[in-house]
Amino acid sequence: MTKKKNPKEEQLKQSYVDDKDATMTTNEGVPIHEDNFTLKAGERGPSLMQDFRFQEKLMHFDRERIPERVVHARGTAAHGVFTCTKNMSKYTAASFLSKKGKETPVFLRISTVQGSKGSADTVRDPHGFAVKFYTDEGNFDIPGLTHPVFFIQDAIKFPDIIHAVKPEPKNEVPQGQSAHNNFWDFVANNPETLHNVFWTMSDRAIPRSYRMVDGFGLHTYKFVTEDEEVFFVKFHFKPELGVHSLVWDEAQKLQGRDPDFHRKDLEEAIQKGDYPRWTFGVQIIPEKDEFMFDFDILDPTKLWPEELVPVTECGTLELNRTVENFFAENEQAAFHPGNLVRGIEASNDPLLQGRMFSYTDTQMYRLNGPNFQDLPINRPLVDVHNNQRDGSHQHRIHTSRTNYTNNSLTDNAPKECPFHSGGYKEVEAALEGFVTKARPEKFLDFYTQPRMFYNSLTEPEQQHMKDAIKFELTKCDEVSVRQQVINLLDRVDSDIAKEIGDYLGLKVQKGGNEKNKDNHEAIGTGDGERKDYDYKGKSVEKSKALSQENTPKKPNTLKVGVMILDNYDKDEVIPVLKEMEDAGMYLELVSNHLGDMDMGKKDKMMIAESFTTTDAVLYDALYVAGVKNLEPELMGRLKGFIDDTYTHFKPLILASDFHDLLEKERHDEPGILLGDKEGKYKDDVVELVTQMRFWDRDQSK
Ligand code: HDE
Repeated sequence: MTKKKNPKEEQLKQSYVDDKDATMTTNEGVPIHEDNFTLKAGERGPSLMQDFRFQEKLMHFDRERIPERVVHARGTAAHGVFTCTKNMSKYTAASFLSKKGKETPVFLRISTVQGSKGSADTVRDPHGFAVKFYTDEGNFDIPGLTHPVFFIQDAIKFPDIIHAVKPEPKNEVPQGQSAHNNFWDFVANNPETLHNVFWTMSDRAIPRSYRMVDGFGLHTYKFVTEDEEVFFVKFHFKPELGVHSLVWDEAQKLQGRDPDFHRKDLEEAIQKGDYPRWTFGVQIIPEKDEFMFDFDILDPTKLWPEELVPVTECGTLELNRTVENFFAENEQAAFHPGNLVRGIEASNDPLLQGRMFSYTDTQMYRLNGPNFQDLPINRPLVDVHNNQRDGSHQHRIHTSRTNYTNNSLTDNAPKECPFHSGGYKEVEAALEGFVTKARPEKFLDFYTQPRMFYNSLTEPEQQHMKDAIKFELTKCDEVSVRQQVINLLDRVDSDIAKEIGDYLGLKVQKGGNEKNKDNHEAIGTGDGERKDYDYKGKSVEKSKALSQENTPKKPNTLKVGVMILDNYDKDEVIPVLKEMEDAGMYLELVSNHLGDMDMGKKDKMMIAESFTTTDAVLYDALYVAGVKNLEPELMGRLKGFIDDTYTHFKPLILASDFHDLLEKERHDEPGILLGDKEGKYKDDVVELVTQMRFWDRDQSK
């Protein structure tokens, strides 16, 4: 099947510069005869000021860096296509959702919030999930997260939460982590953070792959139809491969073993043609039902349980092209929640309202003034016409004699366009109340939804979340911070608070955090007792979509480390490898040398790594296929791999001669597969690897 041309790809190609067969020139286009030495007075210098080529090269180099993003500095991106799978004209006038089968080019960037540009990929973080749709009505962005809720409710607190979570001002420590006093001090004194804190302490925040994360628009937006009917909506992207995570010890080890783990994982899958896919859907609430729920639908710390507001699927997003140049595409990409197309509007969510300002402002600084929308990655597919002019690095040569509206000299060109002819228009909306700084009452329920999230998790997921909080609080050496956090956790669930308190050697202090009474005006905290929020609207205690255990598990693209020497038993091993390969798994051969491995019948496979250059944490499963007479100094490493695979709850397959590498008492544990000479295994190999984790392993042995 020939791949359809992607118009954004065609547009970007016009900016490609290929140096193949080219003569080296200065930036003024003058051919250069020598690029290794400066021009000097005599062989031993000094250098001459007239060496304009040297000056140009160095001055350009001195300015190569632009400010990294103040948040979300570390990220990676890819191109792809969005396909509409359901006509949504009943809900929105947006043209990219108007016809089943309609395709729109997209660009997706996934990032971590806290770390700087050079930080490791596998840190614990509520990742960014930012999509740019190059629609036929202009660009539409959803700069969302892999979590459906945020830490704060009002945009004015954004600098505060970010200052608190970023490395501490005194010593710029820690990098890529929230495990420090300032962050948890902020949490304890700003209880609205709790819901996203629970998500961030859960497995969701340490994904196995960027291809295995949910994406959420998070905020409430508005859909508007041609008839100007309004619906409140939330956007969801659900990964075809399901949502899967690392375990914390593995994530930490990966930060050292391969700081670019996620970046490379995404690139590898796309290059192999295993295009990551998400289904896209919207939760829809008719305007008249705005107040039906026991939470405020404008509150960005609350999600809409899918049991109450189901997700209407209406599209798929596929990534099928890596970037050609990281700086030009990833670094220069400028997302903005205010990049909206006709039929989609911002709601009054106070966090979204603030974001409508901050993103253009930040690009003006980071990308050095206006005209950043003209950079190839940001340029819309449709023509751009208005009366904005000039500014640094203006690429267009506007030829119109007028640059203002209204005008008679060019008959008012460029012309405005009414809504029904395709113009973007905010529909009229009623206003109420007084100018005030007050917080809406339902925003003050900080505890019901974190409780719902926790109650929706499976037991292992709950334990991981509590262990993560214990880890983070251990890294907070201010006992007062630990104390305040457990006092706060008690508002959500006294068992969580007790377990963590016992670990920290602290008891919950009823009565709350005295120091900051003003911040604790929350419902149910005033008198120190937990009261349940008693709005009569709709709510649920548990929601199925919140546990990632309820998402699909697929064999394809899972990576199996195959430990193998030249003397392996072909009859036993080759059929097992074949089975895994047929299921779409990536097999990575690890041996005591590189080069090729003989796979019988004249087949060969490349050996990717040696025992000293790889690690078990890089694989979803380990297959000890043939390690007879492995050099003793490598045996220690192999045993380490087996240990890590076991303690990280991952599938472990031992070919018939190598059962002894695992202690006998562990042989019957879940996820352990022992081979026999005939290549027979008690469980199906592919099914076992697809399972990914075996939480009920008894780690005490
Ligand atoms: Fe952002 N955010 N943010 N944010 N955000 C930025 O813009 C900001 C918020 C999100 O891959 C910055 O270009 C404010 C929520 C993503 O390039 C900056 C507030 C959500 C990305 C900024 C928020 C996000 C950013 C920094 C509170 C999820 C990376 C660099 C009012 C719905 C996009 C930049 C990319 C980036 C401001 C809160 C998502 C400074 C003021 C909530 C995915 O403009």
